[in-house]
Formats: sequence, C-alpha cells, structure tokens
Amino acid sequence: MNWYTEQWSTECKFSIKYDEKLYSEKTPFQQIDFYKGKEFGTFFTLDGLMMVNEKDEFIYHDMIVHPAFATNPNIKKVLIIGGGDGGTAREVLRYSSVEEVIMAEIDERVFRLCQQYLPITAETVEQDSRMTLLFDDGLNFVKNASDASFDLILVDSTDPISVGEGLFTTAFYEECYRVLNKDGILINQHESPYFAEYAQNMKKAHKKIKDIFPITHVYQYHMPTYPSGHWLFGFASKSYDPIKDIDINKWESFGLKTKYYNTSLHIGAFSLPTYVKEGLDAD
Ligand code: AAT
Repeated sequence: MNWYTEQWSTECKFSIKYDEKLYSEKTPFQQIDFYKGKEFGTFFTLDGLMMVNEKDEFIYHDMIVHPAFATNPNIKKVLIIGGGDGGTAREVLRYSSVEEVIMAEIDERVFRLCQQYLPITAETVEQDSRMTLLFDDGLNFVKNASDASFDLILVDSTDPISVGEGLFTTAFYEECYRVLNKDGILINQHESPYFAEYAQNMKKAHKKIKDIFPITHVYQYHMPTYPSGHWLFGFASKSYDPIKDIDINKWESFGLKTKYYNTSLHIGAFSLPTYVKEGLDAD
C-alpha cells in the first residue's frame, strides 16, 4: 500500500493513499512530485507539502480570487505572484472585464508539469490573449515594475521557506504597495492559525502588512488538505474595505457559478474565531 505522508507538526502527520506516483523531479528551485489516488485525484507536492489536488483546489482558488472582485468589480489589471498550477489565473480569467493578467512564477516546471498532469487548473490559461506568463522570482518582478500599475495583486505562494521566503518580507509588501494603484488590493497566502509554526508565519505576515497598508483584514476558508484544514488569506488595500464595500448586486450580475464562494460567505469569512484574532494581534 502506498501512502503519501506529510508532517503537519512535529507531533502530527497526515496521509493520503495513492495508486500511482506519476512523476518526480528536482528543479533548481524545489522538489516536485505528482501522485494519483482515489480520494483526492491527482495531486502535486513541492518539497513534501501539498499544493494542489483535483478535489479541493476549487476552495483555495475561489477564495483567493472572488472576494477581491466582489469588493471592487472594476478590477482590470491583475498581477499573480506564484500560482504556477494555473488555478488562480483560471478564476481571474473568468471575468470578461479583466483586461490584463501577468503571472510571475519562479519555476516554469511547475506550470509545464501541471499542463501535463493537472489540466483542471493549467489547461486554459496559456491560450488566453490577456495572459502574460513570466518565469521569474516574484520579488524581483515587483522591484522592476512601474508605480501604480495594477488594480490587484494575488500572492499565491508556497510557505515562507526556501523560494517562497522573499514573498513574506517587508521589502516585498512595500513593493506591492508601490505597484498597486490608488484603489489597489493585495491578497496573500496567509498561512494557518492552528499549528504553532504556521501560526508564527501568520502573525509575522500580518504585522508587516499592517504597517504598510491602511486597510488590512484576514479571512478564512476550509482547506481539507492543508495543515489543520483551517487556512487564511490576507486582504490589504489602499481604499476598499471588503466588508463595507462589497458590491453584491454587481458581483451577482457577473453570473459566475462558483462551488465554494458566495456573497454571504464573503462577509462571514472575515469573522474570525477569538484565538485567531488574538494570534494575529498578540506581540
Ligand atoms: N494555487 C495553489 C498552489 C500553490 S503553489 C505556489 C507557487 O508559488 C509554486 O508554483 C511556487 O513555485 C511559487 N513560488 C514560490 N516562491 C516564489 C517566488 N519567490 N516567486 C514566484 N513564485 C514563487 C500555493 C500553495 C499554498 C500552500 C500552503 N500550504
């Protein structure tokens, strides 16, 4: 019997049975492994951590994209940092009002292998004429980008270890602030409140973002295959508030069918459990 096992904390492991190991490669950036099993379908890991699987990817990709568009339905220029599987770009490109999407992913192999093994996320992205794919470090990309050139930045990154580390720094968040326009929104992969190591990352990221952006929130969603199943995104912005400014009618008028996101959940997602609020604010 084959089991993929992931260490969720020093004292806790999570396992998924698989039928087949589809592919394995060590790139200059990270170890990539693809598996196929019955419960979660095809899935891939980077450096031994679950990134995407066919069964629950809709939760993560709905939640990284749609709350920002329901808050500002006029988003036209989008920057995705990371997101090599293509799922985030796929959801952004569903808005016909979006004019331009740039994706800066450090590891081209992630995208190419997802085109081959995970078409559910990667298949449609490259052929869309609004899409520019760049294989570059996200921090490097924002450093060289012009002021006020994006309405939305989506940071779809790995955890702050190895290549993902630069995407959790003050220098990176400052560059994001600079390249966002006056109504700009930043959404970032914000780790998890439950296990200590992830909760530390969550707290540090929030403190840095709060020092830079005037409006900052953290919102939650249920991600069965990420450690503890309780995961977060950060919402930071220069002018829009995701709760006060949500434009329910406009978002509904887009007519997008979503499997996780809806506008009632949008508001609820920003209501955090007490221990999470305390974990974010504690020094
Ligand atoms: N869509 C959900 C999948 C991911 S994968 C995150 C991507 O970030 C990977 O493809 C990785 O190569 C890319 N990445 C990491 N560091 C950088 C960087 N510095 N610049 C650009 N891209 C980068 C997210 C999973 C979240 C898992 C949470 N446990």
